[in-house]
Amino acid sequence: PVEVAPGAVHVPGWLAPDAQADLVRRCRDWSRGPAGMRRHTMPRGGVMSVAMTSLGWHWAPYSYSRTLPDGTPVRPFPDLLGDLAVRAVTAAYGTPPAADADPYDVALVNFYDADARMGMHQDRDERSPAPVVSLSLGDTCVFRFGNTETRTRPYTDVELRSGDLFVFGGPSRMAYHGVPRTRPGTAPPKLDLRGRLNITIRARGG
Ligand code: MD3
Ligand code: FE
Repeated sequence: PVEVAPGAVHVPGWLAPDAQADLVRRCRDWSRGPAGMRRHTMPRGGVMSVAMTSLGWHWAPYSYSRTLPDGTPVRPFPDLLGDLAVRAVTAAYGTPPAADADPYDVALVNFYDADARMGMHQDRDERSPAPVVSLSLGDTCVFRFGNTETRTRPYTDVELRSGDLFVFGGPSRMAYHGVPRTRPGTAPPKLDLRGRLNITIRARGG
């Protein structure tokens, strides 16, 4: 594991190829239907270039709810991702989450086509201080990890590749971050994935 900043730990190649392929298949299932992939419209009218699927709780800028705006139920949070998050935190920090920590109960699956980007932002919609677990699949991206004060410099650019784990806890939980670009065509051929998937696993809390 590589500590990029206090509480921000990168574990390159954490997911074996078979585990990556299994997660890609599951993401395809979760992406279908009315509770599946959608591009959100921001409050000022812009449409996000990243498409998202929510599991457990539906995220839309800037809040969580139990249903989609049209009343469609959110897909349940899969036990598989709860188990994976606990294993991920343990791999990154060397110790499992505290017994009384908020349970992981939300996952956001982000899909990036060749043109998708995510601007610098903080994740402030959870009420829990639990670390956020991020799993990357498919195309490599440039991930920009900033500071807690401003959406500008200083920041560090890190390449995230298929199978990489990143955990963001402690003082890094409120850092600004974004994805300025992906590297189209870099996904492992066996995944048969054009683009990038990122799964974040979170505790909503409260
Ligand atoms: C640092 N996703 O879903 S993952 C997001 O690659 C998001 O799709 C990006 O930012 C992606 O909100 C970045 C890395 C990440 C995720 C959550 C964080 C970094 C974080 C929360 C707090 C601090
Ligand atoms: Fe984020």
